[in-house]
Amino acid sequence: MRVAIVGATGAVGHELMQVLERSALHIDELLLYASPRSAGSQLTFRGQALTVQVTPEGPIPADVILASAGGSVSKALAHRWIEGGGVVIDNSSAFRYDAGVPLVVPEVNGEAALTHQGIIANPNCTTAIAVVAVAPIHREYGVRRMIVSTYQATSGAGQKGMDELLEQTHRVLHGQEATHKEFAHPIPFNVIPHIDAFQDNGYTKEEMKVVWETHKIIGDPSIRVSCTAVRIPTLRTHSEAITLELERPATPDEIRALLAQAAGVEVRDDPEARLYPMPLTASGKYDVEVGRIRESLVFDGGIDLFVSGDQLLKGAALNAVQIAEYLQTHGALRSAQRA
Ligand code: A2P
Ligand code: 11C
Repeated sequence: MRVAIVGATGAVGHELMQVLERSALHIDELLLYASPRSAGSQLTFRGQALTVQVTPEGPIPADVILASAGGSVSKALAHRWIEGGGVVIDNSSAFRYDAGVPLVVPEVNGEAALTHQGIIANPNCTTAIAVVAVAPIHREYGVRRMIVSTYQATSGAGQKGMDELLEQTHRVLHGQEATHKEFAHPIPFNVIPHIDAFQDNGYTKEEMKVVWETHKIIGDPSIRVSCTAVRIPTLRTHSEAITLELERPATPDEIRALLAQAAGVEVRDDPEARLYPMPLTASGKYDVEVGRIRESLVFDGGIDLFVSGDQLLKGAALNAVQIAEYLQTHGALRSAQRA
């Protein structure tokens, strides 16, 4: 199978290469694309130096095209790339809400990927991390309302976001004033309740993505979802405090037992031993850490929990590769190879 990465030189592109190295996918050839700025540079995959090429404006000769070069690039070119017969797994928000485009987290709705018409959307990282923990609870107990408060790392803004955190922290530590470009305000020693553009209803687009995408992935628009999305000065891994009102009451022990069996989840929940989810422990992990599982003091029989998931992995690169693996396992790659 031939695989292409569009945006290979970016933060998610880097993780895609690492995840592909460890993946069970049988890859005969890997094609790397980025902007003209990095064309000609070399990246190593499985010990081999590969040359980065300019992203084509026409068909890409690959069975799977993993796109992570931003929404405007995908929107303009994804339909052209698949004229060669491949399938695009797109990390941007360009197609997520289109009726014919499945939005997939394999542990939750993998089967939706099989209905694709050439483009499959990878969810927003915050949503992907949340639904890995929430979907099994919904299946068993029925989630009626879901209130999410996020603690999002600078990696959500790509390599430039992480660079800004490091460079600006260095400035502050050397007595200089911090500036900002990728974020609405200086990020060192700050928290910023503003990710993406404000909408007419006062929520940001990042917050509304959690609402829209939770509905589409879990397949139940009746769940009432509200989110406050906040950027914090960490390098990678998003954390989220989640409160759930349930149709059927659940105890924390029942939720712990349920999540211990759930795919993609690591229950890390022993407060006495200071074990709970944190970016420090969740970074680099494939599983989403879930802990601080406790009875809600607001919703009878409801649950409060805390999750930390690597935004660049489950929130982006890993989920995309898992979609490709799901397609391959279910023999759905061949059907993508249209004439
Ligand atoms: P480049 O490194 O050449 O700029 P990140 O999300 O970490 O900022 O990474 C964005 C990725 O998308 C990079 O690989 C970047 O390539 C790539 N990219 C940005 N703009 C374009 C474009 N117009 N066409 C193709 N690739 C692009
Ligand atoms: C952030 N979640 O942390 C955003 C980045 O919809 O794919 C990912 C945006 C998206 O800034």
